[in-house]
Amino acid sequence: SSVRGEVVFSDVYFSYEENGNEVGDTLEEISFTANPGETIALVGPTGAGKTTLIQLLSRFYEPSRGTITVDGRDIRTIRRDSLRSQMAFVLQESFLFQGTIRDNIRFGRLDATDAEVEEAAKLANAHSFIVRMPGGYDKVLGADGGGISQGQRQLLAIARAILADPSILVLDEATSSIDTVTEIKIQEGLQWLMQGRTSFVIAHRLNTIRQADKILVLKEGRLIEQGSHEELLRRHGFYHSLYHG
Ligand code: DUT
Ligand code: MG
Repeated sequence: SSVRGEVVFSDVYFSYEENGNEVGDTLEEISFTANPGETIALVGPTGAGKTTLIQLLSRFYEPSRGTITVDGRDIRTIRRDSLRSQMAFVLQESFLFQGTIRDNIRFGRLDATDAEVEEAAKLANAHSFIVRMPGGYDKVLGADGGGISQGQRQLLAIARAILADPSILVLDEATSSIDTVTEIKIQEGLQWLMQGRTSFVIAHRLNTIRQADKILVLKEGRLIEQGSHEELLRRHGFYHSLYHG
């Protein structure tokens, strides 16, 4: 169909449980629409609920109230593996396993050919560092992705996501410093990856936030403001005070 990657949260609540007891609402009254292809930036102080919101989207946790739909379907009616195959995650601690670089990228789509793996790596700007390493695509990584830098891990995660070709992308921007050259490569790879997909970005960089179609401002589990950068600045609210520090 023409509409792919629409995400709607309607009055969503969530509480973590501790020893069977709910510890108060972690997320309350969350409602927003992400239109297909839009970039949605999640911003807010530590503990505001950004990661939790993303985990609800992938059904890692279930809301205690409210509904989440993807392309018009309540996600409770979609099998978890099927739901997750529509999504790719590029996280700060990207998940690499003990195995070759080729297989780590191929994890995005297990039936991909070697040529498709390399094509995805080229689009992600990962190819050049891979072929410069001894072993190249056959280099075996340690369980923790040992032997490559954090920036290179992100490039591999981007290659994997490009190969997976999801309609929804979740990105947790790195906070730690990555060298400028690698950073530029990551940004280029991400631009390619995010094109035409609905992207949720837990955003730390001002540039990402400013360019987002919609910014969701979370504070203490509530969505207190949403809109574009310009709209939010005009409101002179919480986002405005965050932005002007
Ligand atoms: N919380 C729990 N149990 C968990 C995870 C989080 O009780 O397993 C609480 C901590 C916090 C709230 O939920 O008060 C929201 O946490 P989340 O990790 O979603 O916050 P964040 O916005 O992602 O914070 P950060 O910017 O530090 O990643
Ligand atoms: Mg978080």
